[in-house]
Amino acid sequence: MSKSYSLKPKKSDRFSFGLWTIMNVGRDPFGEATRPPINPLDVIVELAKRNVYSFEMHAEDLVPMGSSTRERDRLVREAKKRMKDYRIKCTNCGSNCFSHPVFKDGALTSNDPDVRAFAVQRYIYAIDMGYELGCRLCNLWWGRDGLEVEGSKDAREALKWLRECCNLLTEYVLRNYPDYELSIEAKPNEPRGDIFLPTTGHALGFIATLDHPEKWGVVPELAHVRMAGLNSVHEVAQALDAGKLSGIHLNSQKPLRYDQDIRFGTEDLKESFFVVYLLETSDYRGTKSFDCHPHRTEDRQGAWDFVAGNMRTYLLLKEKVKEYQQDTQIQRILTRIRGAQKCLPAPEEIASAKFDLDKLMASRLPYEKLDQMIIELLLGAR
Ligand code: GLO
Ligand code: MG
Repeated sequence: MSKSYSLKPKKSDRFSFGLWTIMNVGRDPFGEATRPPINPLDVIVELAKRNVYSFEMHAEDLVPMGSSTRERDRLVREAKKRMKDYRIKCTNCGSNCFSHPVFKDGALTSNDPDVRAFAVQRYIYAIDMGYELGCRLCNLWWGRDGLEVEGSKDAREALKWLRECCNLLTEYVLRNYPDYELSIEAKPNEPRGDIFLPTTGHALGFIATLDHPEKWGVVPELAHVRMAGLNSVHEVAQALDAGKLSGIHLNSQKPLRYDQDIRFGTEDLKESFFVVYLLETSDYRGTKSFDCHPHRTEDRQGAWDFVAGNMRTYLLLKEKVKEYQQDTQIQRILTRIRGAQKCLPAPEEIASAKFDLDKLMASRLPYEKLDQMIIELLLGAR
């Protein structure tokens, strides 16, 4: 069956992986590393060899904090060389403003203005590095910007700080690299008890209050949505509707749990399918980036099986999208249940209209049939 499917990743699929996903050594809050570390430069090469289009990174993944300028320049040079030799791009360079203890109570929303300024400096450092690597996006995931103790930060003040910092970064970008863009990746919690702007919807509302909203987009992550018990398809749809989908982090997650970051499609096949449907049928042209990590039971080879598995699942779901669109029975049901696609009349006309409620109530919505067809399509039974 899979023979007729085209499951070999191509550059044109625009797949991407965070360097940090492969560099993950299997450490968790209860256990030490289970895999040996891997050099980011080797990750770049190995991803490229697997036809991955691009990588995402934190500046600190390549250049550890505290490195000399000379060392930084050397590493950037080495990365550029590999990117050219092996044909792979960098499509997001953010900053890790969550690991270092200086950020223990937040980066852009630390109560200490010097820590906030230091975090802005780190993002500027990342933007400069990204630009040098040919990247045009700085995605901000402010994992430490939140709290456990309500009252330890004034939530309205924290939003003002975030706004101030985002505006400073925009100013920097507009002055130095006008074609650079910025984005926000929302997450409800972990590592903080609560993180500010917990969902993509919150982020979109916040972006509208910035000095230059047009410079900002969002990067929804499927697992983050499901951690909040929400619907990842709807979150991606809202970002698309707003014209603000700068990127996407694909992965999987059992709802309402700790951040599992597991391989795309493994826990939520139907939702994953509809996310692929959205990406493949919209005008989205960004990367399809996997932000998850291999199970800590895997060794280094297992990490590459994980890379292959993520892309293969996406490509399989993409094939399923085609089948869904070509399935005449499914399409017939969809046409029937979605009704006539017409706009509503003027409010005055609506106000005086007569509705036949009996007729409206009588319409049959064969969702049982539709859902079963979708399940069977996904299970290969159609
Ligand atoms: C963690 C986030 C994190 C971000 C990354 C982006 O939960 O998903 O991995 O995606 O820092 O730069
Ligand atoms: Mg992410």
